[in-house]
Amino acid sequence: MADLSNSLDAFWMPFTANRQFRKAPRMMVSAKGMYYTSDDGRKILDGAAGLWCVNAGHCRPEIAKAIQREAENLDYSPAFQIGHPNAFRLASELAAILPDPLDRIFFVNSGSEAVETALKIALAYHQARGDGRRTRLIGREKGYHGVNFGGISVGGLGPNRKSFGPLLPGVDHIRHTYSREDMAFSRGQPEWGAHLADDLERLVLLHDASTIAAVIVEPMAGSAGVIIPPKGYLNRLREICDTHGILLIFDEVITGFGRTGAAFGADTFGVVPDLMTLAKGLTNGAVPMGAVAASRDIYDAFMEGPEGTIELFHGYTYSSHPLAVAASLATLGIYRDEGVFERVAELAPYWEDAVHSLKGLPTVIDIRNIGLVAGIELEPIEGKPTARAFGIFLDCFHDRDLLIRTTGDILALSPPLILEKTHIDEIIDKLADAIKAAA
Ligand code: PXG
Repeated sequence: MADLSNSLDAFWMPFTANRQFRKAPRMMVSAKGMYYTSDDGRKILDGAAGLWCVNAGHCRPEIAKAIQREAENLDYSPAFQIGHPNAFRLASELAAILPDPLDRIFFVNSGSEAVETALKIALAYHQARGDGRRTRLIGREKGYHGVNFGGISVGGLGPNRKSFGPLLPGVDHIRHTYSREDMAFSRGQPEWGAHLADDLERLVLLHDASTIAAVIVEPMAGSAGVIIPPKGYLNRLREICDTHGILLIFDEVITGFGRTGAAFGADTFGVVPDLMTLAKGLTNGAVPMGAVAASRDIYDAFMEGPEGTIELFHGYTYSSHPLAVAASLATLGIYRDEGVFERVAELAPYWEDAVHSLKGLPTVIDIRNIGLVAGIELEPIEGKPTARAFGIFLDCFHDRDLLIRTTGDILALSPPLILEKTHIDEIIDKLADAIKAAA
């Protein structure tokens, strides 16, 4: 066998241009607060909270100590038919900050698993109530719901779907809510577009409501390039679901834990779903973990039949893993003690002004923002879609010590929520220079 001990060849990297990466690797070796340190010793400002997850900033000692303590105390506890007290404590703490009536929590290990779990709960819920004809799942174009089969089936990003066969049967999609013509450079929620929710009525007519189990959407689409819901859109979606007995699932893997200016997107946008998926900021990214929050009604529908029977045949070996639970309890403590979500609301106007100051730079064709997130859309280089944004990503990383994310020709900003105004200025100054250099 070849000696690969000091080679970059063996690791097949996810969502990465592997061959390009090996030619000019980008390696992080440590992190603290708002900054990473790269293997060549540079301090790199984190404009992306890792991958939208390190909301409280990097390497928080409270979280590190909680994980270490639990690793020495309870490394693992079976997840089925056995519990550990902190898991119950965490579920209660989450229920206390989630909007009513979401107060029943199912633990998983990632956003993708949270999505699969929510879809399965939706199907099983209707069956438990004797309405088992409701098997259809509705997603939305441009939606991102992780990478497992349910998630890519309801997801609406072509490249994530096209190589993987026929996917789940009985899935359909409502149209996405983006229209540059009608909403470019909106600050916060666009005024235009509430009526796009009526597209769900089209699918109700087509399939009949009696066959539809659930609709899943991100309150704010993240991976598609930060698409903010038009004012009134989510309210309308909620109304249509209620009219037809369809469950509404919010995928809050990105929008959960402060990103949009309140604890959850449901709070920011004033619409409460029946099921909510969570991950990322749940543990500040420190240990993999996800969760599904269900309404009391949904949970109760399963609590029928003989008491000794398992009510839901679903779960993972590492559901409510003690180290993840410890990390999450410490993370929620920081959010609470430091008023992190309130801080987002306070900083959001400064952030909005800062990101919209990029308007007028060459190639910038739209800027979108809410809370502490922004999407900056660029004119693609002719014949080379994605190249302009990816070039800016590389320039920022290698030459400007700034980490951002890109999708298509959209630059996405989602810094840790603990940033200061000086960090905002630094991000925007560096990005402005990089955009000009790439024009
Ligand atoms: N739902 C949503 C809304 C997400 O954004 C997932 C599910 C899946 O989570 P896991 O933990 O299985 O990856 C996500 C993940 C990006 C980016 O830059 C977004 C995600 C992951 C990586 C990169 O857009 N979102």
